[in-house]
Amino acid sequence: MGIVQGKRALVVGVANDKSLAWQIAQTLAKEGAEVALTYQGEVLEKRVRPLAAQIDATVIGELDVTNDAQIESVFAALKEKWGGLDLLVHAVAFAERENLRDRFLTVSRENFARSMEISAYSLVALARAAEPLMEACGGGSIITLTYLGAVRAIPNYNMMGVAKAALEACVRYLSIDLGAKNIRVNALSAGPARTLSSSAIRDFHTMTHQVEERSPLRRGMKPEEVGTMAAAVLSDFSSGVTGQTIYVDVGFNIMGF
Ligand code: NAD
Ligand code: IMJ
Repeated sequence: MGIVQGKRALVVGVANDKSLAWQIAQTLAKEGAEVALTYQGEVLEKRVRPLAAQIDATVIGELDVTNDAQIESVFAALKEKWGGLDLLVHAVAFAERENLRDRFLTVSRENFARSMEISAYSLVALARAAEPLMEACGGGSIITLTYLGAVRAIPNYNMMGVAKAALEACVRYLSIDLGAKNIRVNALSAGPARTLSSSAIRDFHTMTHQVEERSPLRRGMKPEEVGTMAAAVLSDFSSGVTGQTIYVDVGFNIMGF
């Protein structure tokens, strides 16, 4: 018996085998859940399909989170397939490259809005679409992924830091609305991990080296540790936990020096 045995999970944000969403999807499958994946556009579909096959997951459809029609059709397909939904994983973020490099104050109105839409509003849109399906199974659990740059000023994280601050606030307000339906909403704040989203970052190596040197556990975070914590927070073992930002960062965030 796995810790999420028989639960039905939608995982949004798998791009390749390095994605944190893929770590989560694999752990959920191993722990007994049925998993559905989405993909952002045709290019990523080619990467997601073979991964889905590895864990017997269903590729439920294309999902660009800025596209309301795609959100609607993915949840319609889930309703058709399962009649309900227990778990939702949101692992989506975007800022223009220049807004993770140049001075923060140069961000345009348009880029600011787009980054907030994709990285924060999308959780609200997906939670709203999931609500009736989760209500049909007597409740559910939703997680999103965030980063320390939401609450501390981390060089270059810039626009994403602002979007993650909004995302963490969305988690708190969604948890009030959905708590009445026994749906929990939490964020996992992960340490630096090598993925498509971090590969282009200057000084990434220095960043991970600092974590290895200074964190209480004196090592870097293993990507699998995001998968296992996600399964724990999605499972009924955490039935008393909602609205939280939980750090999966080998303790780095507690350090004052
Ligand atoms: P990743 O590049 O594998 O995943 C990012 C995902 O966002 C991709 O699957 C991409 O398709 C998706 N995405 C972007 N715009 C989208 C849109 N408009 N519609 C649908 N999907 C869209 O990188 P990752 O590091 O696994 O990122 C997953 C999450 O983890 C992000 O929220 C990121 O901020 C967060 N996170 C990453 C790290 C890290 O160091 N890698 C640390 C903490 C938190
Ligand atoms: C991203 C930028 C700057 C510093 C950073 C990061 N540090 C870490 C990240 C220290 C760990 C990775 N991270 C936590 C993210 O949330 C990344 C989000 C992201 C990355 C890209 C790169 C490519 C692109 N747009 C992006 N949008 C969001 O074009």
